[in-house]
Amino acid sequence: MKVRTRISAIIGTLGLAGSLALATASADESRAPGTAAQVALTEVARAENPTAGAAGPEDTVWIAERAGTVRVLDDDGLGEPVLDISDETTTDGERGLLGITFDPDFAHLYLSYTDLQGTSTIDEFAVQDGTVRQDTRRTVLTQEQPESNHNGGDITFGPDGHLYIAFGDGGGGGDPQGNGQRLDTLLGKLLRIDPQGGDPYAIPEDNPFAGDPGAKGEIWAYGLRNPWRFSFDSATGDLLVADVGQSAWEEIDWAPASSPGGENYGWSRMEGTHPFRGGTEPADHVPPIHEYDRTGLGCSVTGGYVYRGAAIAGLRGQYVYSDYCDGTLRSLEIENGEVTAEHDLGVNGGEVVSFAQRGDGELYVLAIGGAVSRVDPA
Ligand SMILES: [Ca+2]
Repeated sequence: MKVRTRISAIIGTLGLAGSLALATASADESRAPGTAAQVALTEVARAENPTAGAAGPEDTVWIAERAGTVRVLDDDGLGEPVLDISDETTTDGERGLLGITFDPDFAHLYLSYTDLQGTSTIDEFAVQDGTVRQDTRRTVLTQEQPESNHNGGDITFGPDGHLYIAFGDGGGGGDPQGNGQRLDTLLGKLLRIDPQGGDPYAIPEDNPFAGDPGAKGEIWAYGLRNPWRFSFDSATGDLLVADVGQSAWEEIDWAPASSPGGENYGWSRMEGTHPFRGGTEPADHVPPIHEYDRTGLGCSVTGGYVYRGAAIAGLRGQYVYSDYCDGTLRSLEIENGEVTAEHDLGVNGGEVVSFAQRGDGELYVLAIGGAVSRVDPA
């Protein structure tokens, strides 16, 4: 069986220059129904193996670099590192600095990384007048990782003001510990915590398994394999999770803003809409709204954002995503949790490892080879 995971995807191309194919298209940003928006990629900076980006104060974008540095992108380009934890993380396997986010008031910055033992770690720094106060650093949450792959590690605040954390199933291939369906582990989950509500954090009382002695109260949703990138629609609050497949199906999961949580996204009894290795579909399985197989160029879905910027009218409201191996930017039109149209946006971001959404809604594409590109109207 062909088993391709992010470990081969990331490691296999480290050191290669990111290829960035710019599409040429008409300058008309209006869009006829059923056709793709006209977009172009503009390389605005080069980083050292960027893995994640977060909207910062005053329309800056804070870029996390895999080896452990954080740099700020503004109109003048990418600055020198403002944080450096490179002596506290490694880049073996799929490890490194993997996630970054601010809380809604830009009062705190959070980093998600694997430590020297490979343990997933979420640290918090207070931010004052746009400056990170390193003396305020504290560890919010840790999770031991049995393998070096499937760490997940994406972090972001939801519209409810709580911190969401995505962890993979612990790795190893095929979910050997069955973590996806187990509720007594944080592995294979999307978590929801209140980092300011307790020491080191509080579990929101309305979490779906809060108070359940047989389950971890931090769990918001489960049945995930390696939810490498997830986001909330900044206009509707709907949740979109891109879950990397094992060997056959890449998927995008969705939940409405009104969801009380507790969704079972199926792994490892299901891969996409398909039973995995003889698994039976859980009765409460929430199938993906979109899946694609590996017969094309794709091998590892990279989740993005619902575009809510002003620059590209024809792209508004569409979920933009890509694939690490394919690099093509694609979009989905989604109505009430159903995909009504899918588009090839006709541009390629290279080894797309992540997206970042600026405060005003404009999108950036991060390629592990270094390219930081803005999605512009063509
Ligand atoms: Ca699934």
